[in-house]
This record gives sequence, C-alpha cells and structure tokens, in this order.
Amino acid sequence: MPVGFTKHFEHGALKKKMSDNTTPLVGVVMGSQSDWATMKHATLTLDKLGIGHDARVISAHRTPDLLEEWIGSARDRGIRVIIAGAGMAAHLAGVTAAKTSLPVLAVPLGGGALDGVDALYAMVQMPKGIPVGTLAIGKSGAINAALLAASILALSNPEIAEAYEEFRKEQTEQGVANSIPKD
Ligand code: RP5
Repeated sequence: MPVGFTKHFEHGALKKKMSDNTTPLVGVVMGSQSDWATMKHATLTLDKLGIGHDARVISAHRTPDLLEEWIGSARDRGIRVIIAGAGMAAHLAGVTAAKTSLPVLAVPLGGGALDGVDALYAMVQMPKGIPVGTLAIGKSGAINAALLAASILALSNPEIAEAYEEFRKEQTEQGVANSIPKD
C-alpha cells in the first residue's frame, strides 16, 4: 500500500478515502517566500519519508483571508498535520491552530532583529485551549517538525511507521559508525 493511502475515514457527511500516494497528508505553510530557505528542509524531510505534502506561502498578516480558506479546507483535502513556519511576530501557527483541530507544529524562523527568539516566544506562548507544538528555531526545527509529523501519521499508517523507523535505525547506525574527524 503506498504511503499516503489510509483506510481511515472522516466522521460525518464528508466521508472520503485517500486513494493514492500523491494525496498530501501534511500541510506546510510559511509566512513569506523568505522563509522557504529554511522551511524547504521540512519538505525535503517529508520527501525522504515518502510523505505527500502541500507547501504554501500564506501570511497571517498579509493574506489572512487566504489563510482561513486554506485551513478551512485542509481536513477535507486529506491534510492530517500542519507545519507552520514564520519569523518575527509569528502569529501563523497560533492562528492556524485557532481555526482547526488538526495538530499544528510550529517552526520559529530567524531573520528578524531578534533572530528567531521573537518568533519562538510568539509561537510557544499559546494560551491554554489552543495547543501548538513548537520546535527549535530554524533548520533543526523544520526537520524535526517533519519527523514529528511522520511519527503522528505513523500511528495510523503502517508505511509511514516503517519509513520513520527505518530513518531512526539508519541514524543510529550512522551515529555508532561515527569516528573522531581528522583535522
Ligand atoms: C513573517 O515575517 C514571515 O514569516 C517572515 O519570516 C518575516 C519577514 O517576512 P518578509 O518581510 O521577508 O516577507 O511574517
């Protein structure tokens, strides 16, 4: 069964089966084109694990109506986890989480005067009731957001579970094989 296929069905009238491996399971949204250099590491990691994704530039501040539309249709389009990356006054993940009950993972991005600490505080300090899972600032956060999305999807998708376990195994083997670098 290809990754992206799921036997699970939605509740209610909008029952729909995802039927091919191109169905995006992860929505990757970022506030600006300037975020892509970092956020591409999330999509590259999803690619390595064979997980379909829908990556978009949508700003909570500059294009709020488009954001609402994208979030509002996400579940029906097959999206199961959303990764939101933004810098500066990073409201993107919080607004996304306010509009959906899908899991939202946040990646604080550098580039502003406070180099990501501003975005980190904005994303991590969500008020109770609207959870956002905030990862590390920058590239590590982008990669870990993709891996965390994979581990969430793996709970109900055996192919993703296998791909994620394989990634972890290879990483461990690489770690064991590592030797002290030569100067
Ligand atoms: C945020 O403002 C974006 O996520 C980006 O990190 C930052 C700067 O955006 P640009 O001015 O580069 O478009 O909303």
